[in-house]
Amino acid sequence: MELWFSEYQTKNVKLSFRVKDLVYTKQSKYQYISVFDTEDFGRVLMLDDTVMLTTRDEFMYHEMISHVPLLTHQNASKVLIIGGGDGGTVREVLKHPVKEVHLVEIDEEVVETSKKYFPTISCGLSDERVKIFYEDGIEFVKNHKGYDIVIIDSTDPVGPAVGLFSAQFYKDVSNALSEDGIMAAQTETPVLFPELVKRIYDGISSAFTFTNPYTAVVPTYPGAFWTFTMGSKSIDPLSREIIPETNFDTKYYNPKLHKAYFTLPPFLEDIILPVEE
Ligand code: AG3
Repeated sequence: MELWFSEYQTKNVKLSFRVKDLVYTKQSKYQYISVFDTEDFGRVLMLDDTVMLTTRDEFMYHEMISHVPLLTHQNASKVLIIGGGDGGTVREVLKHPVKEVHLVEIDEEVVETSKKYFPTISCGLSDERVKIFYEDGIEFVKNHKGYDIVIIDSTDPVGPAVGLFSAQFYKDVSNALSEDGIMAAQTETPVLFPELVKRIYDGISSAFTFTNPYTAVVPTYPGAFWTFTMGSKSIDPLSREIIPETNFDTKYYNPKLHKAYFTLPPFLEDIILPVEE
């Protein structure tokens, strides 16, 4: 007998994994959590049948959402991560000499699941620099300020995460950042959802002086080609000198490509920066 888990990426496209071992399932207060082992992508974490990560390709996403803003900033001490209860982003952020990391995850069960079943991803969550808040990120950013970096490691804009993509939320994030602070958000795929990517871009650019999308390949996410967007009140990432080496190991992020990540393929430029007539 074969057991398969699938994500419907659209009504008509699904990504399916044959399950080698079913590890864990649970309906939490917020979502259906599933963990299973596969032959080709290692262990997979899904929330509401949507791929959050696989141990095979998670580094591509977690390195890019972390190192691009942190190495643009170059002097971050206080970091806020919204979502990201699996701990993958925390693990990468802790490779930098930061003093304080606040993780705001609405669902404690995600953190517990990751601690138990994803030790290589959750390893940073017990670091003494990390403080976890089981709260709604939308409210949290209204009441906490002074961050050098804010990373939005959210699920897709459905259900409770919808508000994490609104223009008002990005304004609140901007206010939660110090003057030279930087936001980096996961901003979905232009391959399958161009209108969504455009709407998110417009929301971010209404809240920041500098809005800089960048991209990475994430094979198990819809479209396999993912965008992130950096926002800042005062920092133009393209005018920064980037040191061509990191003093930690990376598998996807390459400082020699740092600025090139912001150079977009023309089809994506056409989506977010339509020529005005
Ligand atoms: N990031 C989830 C990105 C959205 C994936 N979307 C999808 N599979 N439809 C959060 C998990 C990684 N920390």
